Amino acid sequence: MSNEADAPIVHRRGLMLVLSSPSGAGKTTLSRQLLDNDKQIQLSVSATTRARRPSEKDGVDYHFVDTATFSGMKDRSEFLEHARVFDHYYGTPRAPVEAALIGGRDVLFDIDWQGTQQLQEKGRDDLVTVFILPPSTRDLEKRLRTRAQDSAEVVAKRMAKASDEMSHYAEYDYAIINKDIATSLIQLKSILTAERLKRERQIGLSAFVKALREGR
Ligand SMILES: Nc1nc2c(ncn2[C@@H]2O[C@H](COP(=O)(O)OP(=O)(O)O)[C@@H](O)[C@H]2O)c(=O)[nH]1
Ligand SMILES: [Mg+2]
Repeated sequence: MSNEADAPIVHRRGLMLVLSSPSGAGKTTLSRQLLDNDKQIQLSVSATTRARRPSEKDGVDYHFVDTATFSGMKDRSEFLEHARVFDHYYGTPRAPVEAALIGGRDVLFDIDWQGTQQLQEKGRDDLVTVFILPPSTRDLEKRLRTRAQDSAEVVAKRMAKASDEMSHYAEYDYAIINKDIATSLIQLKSILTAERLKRERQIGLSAFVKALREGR
């Protein structure tokens, strides 16, 4: 009888988990909790030209860059996708994503529908997309107001944009109505667990089964 070390090992390819929602639906909170909860997934830290909010850390929440730096990155094709959202530019740096996926780690993207479409156009089979919806308009409005890190003008703009963003919900694989964060987190983790178990994501599975069938 052969020892355990001879058994083929089943690895998994990393997957790209995209979360989109209108501002204030709780997507950022949900992302943070998932990242704290699951060490196999890491955040794709986007570059943005918007100003840093007091609660944010450069290099952790975003890479805060000026327009010239952003343009340079774009010209050198350093972005996997990029878009203008509100009055600012946002982009996903390519290199950290590719390194993570190759290493079998999952990557979480907090990006808008434009970025999601760009990733979908690349036809990647490692893409899993989730749309987060607020439970009601009133709730959305309240969350945007109480956030209070942005000016009233910015809040009004975001409310107007929310309807726009939500019109793209049908382009996503999954939808979560975020009534409370704890429930939504469980739902999001369930999606991730199921997607990780997809047969085609498990490298070495055929060798593993072959060994089982041969009684090794
Ligand atoms: N396409 C794209 N969208 C991004 C990127 N980074 C952030 N976003 C989206 O830009 C929007 C505004 O984000 P942000 O300025 O942090 O404000 P928030 O609405 O309070 O989260 C959100 O919908 C984000 O998901 C990115 O790299 N690419
Ligand atoms: Mg956010």
